[in-house]
Amino acid sequence: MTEQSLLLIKPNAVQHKHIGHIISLLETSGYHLAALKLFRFDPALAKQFYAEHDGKSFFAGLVEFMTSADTVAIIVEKDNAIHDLRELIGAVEPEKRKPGTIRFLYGEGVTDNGVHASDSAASARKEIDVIFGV
Ligand code: 3AN
Repeated sequence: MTEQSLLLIKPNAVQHKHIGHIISLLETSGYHLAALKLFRFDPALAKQFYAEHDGKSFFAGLVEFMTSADTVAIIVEKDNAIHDLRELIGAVEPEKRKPGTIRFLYGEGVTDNGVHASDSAASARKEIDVIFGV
């Protein structure tokens, strides 16, 4: 089934000039890019996007990181986009990242991990609404 998911290219990957290669990886992996936006999170938007983590020990650091530089948000479409994009980005934990995943290539720490991808259909709908207002 064709699905939409949301990919974020996070501030560390934008600052290190990895936007182009990450988009190439998406295109060569069969994703259709349905919408794309470059913007900077303000604290309110970052808190809204990561609301499920509010109250956790890393929340303030996560908001600070996400507001530190520009982000690229991309709505991608393909069969099984949500599952397949999670596989393509790789794990949050640095020691679990498999070679070939985007986080293996461009993730640094746990927080500055290069990219985000929606983890469910409900998350994808909510996140696309938060970022694109649709
Ligand atoms: P994902 O981005 O793969 O969906 P989540 O939802 O578990 O991962 O976490 C959201 C974001 O919160 C992560 N991408 C990471 O930036 C940050 N994060 C998660 N766990 C930690 C942690 N233990 N320490 C610092 N930051 C974390």
